[in-house]
Amino acid sequence: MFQHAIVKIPCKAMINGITDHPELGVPDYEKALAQHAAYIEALKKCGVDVTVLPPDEAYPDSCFVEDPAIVTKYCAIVTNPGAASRKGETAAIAPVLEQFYPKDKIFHITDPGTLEGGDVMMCGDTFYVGQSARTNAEGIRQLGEILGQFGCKVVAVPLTEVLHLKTGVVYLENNCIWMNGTVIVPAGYPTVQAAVESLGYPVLVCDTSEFRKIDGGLSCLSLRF
Ligand code: CIR
Repeated sequence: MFQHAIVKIPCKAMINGITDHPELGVPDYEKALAQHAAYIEALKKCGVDVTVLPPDEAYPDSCFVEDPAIVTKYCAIVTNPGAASRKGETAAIAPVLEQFYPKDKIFHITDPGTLEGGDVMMCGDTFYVGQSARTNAEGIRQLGEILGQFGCKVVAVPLTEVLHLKTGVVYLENNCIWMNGTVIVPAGYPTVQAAVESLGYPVLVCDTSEFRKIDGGLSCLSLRF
């Protein structure tokens, strides 16, 4: 069961967030704020306490808190984002992790290793990690060394088609939009929603249209642990 979630309010500069889909248009900031507020409510409905961090104008993509950290039941890991404009996001997330984890259970991915949390899919004690434009082999090696201490296995997954591993795949038991038995599904994907419902999961729907414009989805918007 997850007890906690961490989110960060989108900053105005999100309209300049990194995107591979400029054809979707520029995010509407007010709409993004409303969608983010609804997302927080959906998380709360799933029974977790939500730590809401203030917006940080220095980092356009900083609302995607999933990328600068990895949170597990054993430890937390401050990542080293591969995107130059996102590297500094780790400084703000590290002290927040200290509220939840003892210092000796907080680890760091360091240069030349790069890794973004969006590439890390936790399935029980096995962590599938996308080797992507953002996460390199050395980052995955460091993660394997950290998680290996706790008996966890790290499996690299070469990626070419999508930004992050979890852009393409979600694991419904212990990961992503699975929240304590409920599955939060993005609005506008009726086939996915029907498939998840047919598996017997209660579903909550959240509109993420403004975050999609900067390549972000539901899971990127929170850390869940
Ligand atoms: C980026 O390119 O870094 C952001 N615009 C989107 C990050 C999405 N995060 C994720 O999939 N975990």
